[in-house]
Amino acid sequence: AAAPLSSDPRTAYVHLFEWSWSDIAEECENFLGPKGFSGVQISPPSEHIALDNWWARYQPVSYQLVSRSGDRAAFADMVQRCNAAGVEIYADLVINHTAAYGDGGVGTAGTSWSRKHHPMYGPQDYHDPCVIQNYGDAHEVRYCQLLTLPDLRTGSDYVQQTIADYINDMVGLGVSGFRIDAAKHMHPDDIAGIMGRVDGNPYFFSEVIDLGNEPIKASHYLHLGAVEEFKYSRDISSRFRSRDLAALHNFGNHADLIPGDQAVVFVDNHDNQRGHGAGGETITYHDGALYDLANVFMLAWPYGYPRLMSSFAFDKENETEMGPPGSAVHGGDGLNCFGSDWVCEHRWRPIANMVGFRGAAGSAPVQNWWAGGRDRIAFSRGDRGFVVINASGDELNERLQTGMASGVYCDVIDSEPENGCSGQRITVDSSGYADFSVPAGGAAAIHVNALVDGD
Ligand code: LM2
Ligand code: CA
Repeated sequence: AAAPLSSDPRTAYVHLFEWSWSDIAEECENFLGPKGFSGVQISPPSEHIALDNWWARYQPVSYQLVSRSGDRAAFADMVQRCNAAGVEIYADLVINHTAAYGDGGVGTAGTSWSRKHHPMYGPQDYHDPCVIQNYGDAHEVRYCQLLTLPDLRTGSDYVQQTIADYINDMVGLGVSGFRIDAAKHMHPDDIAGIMGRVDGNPYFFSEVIDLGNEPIKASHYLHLGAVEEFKYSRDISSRFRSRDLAALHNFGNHADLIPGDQAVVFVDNHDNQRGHGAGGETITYHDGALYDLANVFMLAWPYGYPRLMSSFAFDKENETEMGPPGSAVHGGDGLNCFGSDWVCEHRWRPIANMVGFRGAAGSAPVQNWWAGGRDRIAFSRGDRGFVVINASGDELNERLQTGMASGVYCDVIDSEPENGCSGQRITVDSSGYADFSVPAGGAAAIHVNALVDGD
């Protein structure tokens, strides 16, 4: 099992959805490393079908590292530069299936393909054709085709070794971890068989969409490493949408959620932000300030390994299949997050600076919980940090016990602590109290690494 997160230096990571390898390298050096992010989830790096839609990345044509995001040399350069900046790379592994769309074509590295004909596989390497219809039948979910995608015989030695070779190629280039796409659609024993052939000890996290109503459970995959906790995404969205923050006081501490030290948590992901996978009431960047608040809470709260979403803009009604902007994030003199169709939620100040809060808080427990009605909360992380979240429609003015040592702290929601703290400062007195004025729909946060003036 994975080591407890509390003893882990990992803070939070970001899914730079559809970013190019060269842009990710630059972001690691200029932003993610300095801001204390511990990793990046990248889009699937293998050769995929040649189609502009984002989901082309989930239809592998070969295991060559040549994709819309860049070629092998650019991939290797990214991994090396991110590692040097202290930022781990987690690759998205699409190994349950191979390409289907259009029944054949030429992939992004020039490979000709057709159904069940991949350079490494022939018809004998696939399960018999049936298409998943009933998610109540665990056997069907694992041995039939997901969305008609040819389903690999992941129980076979040959398929397991072929997938492990692909993983080991990336481990050799310095990749630290892997998201296991569609893990629900593979038997845990098959995944264990693949992992047994992998070099080193990478960080694996399985995507198992478990909202409690199917026979296959997230808990069936915990012996393989971490698992994405979709109930967290559902619950945090519903609490913030209904402005019921007071009910968050025990968040994550439910028997039906996976243990926090093995949970990957997120407000939204690339699927549910656009109604794919388990979509619905998910809060996304389209919700503006409410999205900031949900992420501030996630980053302040000691449960799970948070993954931030970094999107490209799309219209919720008509553009849910659309691929990334034609132009890279790079815009002339550096990365141009805001003057483009790249949304860069991970750079929104409240979200970005709460990664530093999480690093400062470490394993300190939640203390000094305060709720002023349903829609206003505050809590400390021991004596390491204190956060106030105001989801009400009125300004909050309160004198609160912070649990922190006296001093003048920078409010990292309002200001950059690295640049002299030009925004709001919070003075904690010798009894730990401080006065907070927090705008409607806003937050305030202080922590020990953002001390302007100690006593
Ligand atoms: C995942 N997790 O289990 C990914 O997170 C999710 O993004 C993937 O679906 C899925 N599994 C398969 O890897 C996406 C997208 C689908 C898309 C597939 C394959 O959400 O809509 O399906 O990728 O590219 C598309 C078409 C679908 C078609 C299928 C096969 O939307 O209509 O099915 O391709 O050609 C007939
Ligand atoms: Ca399968």
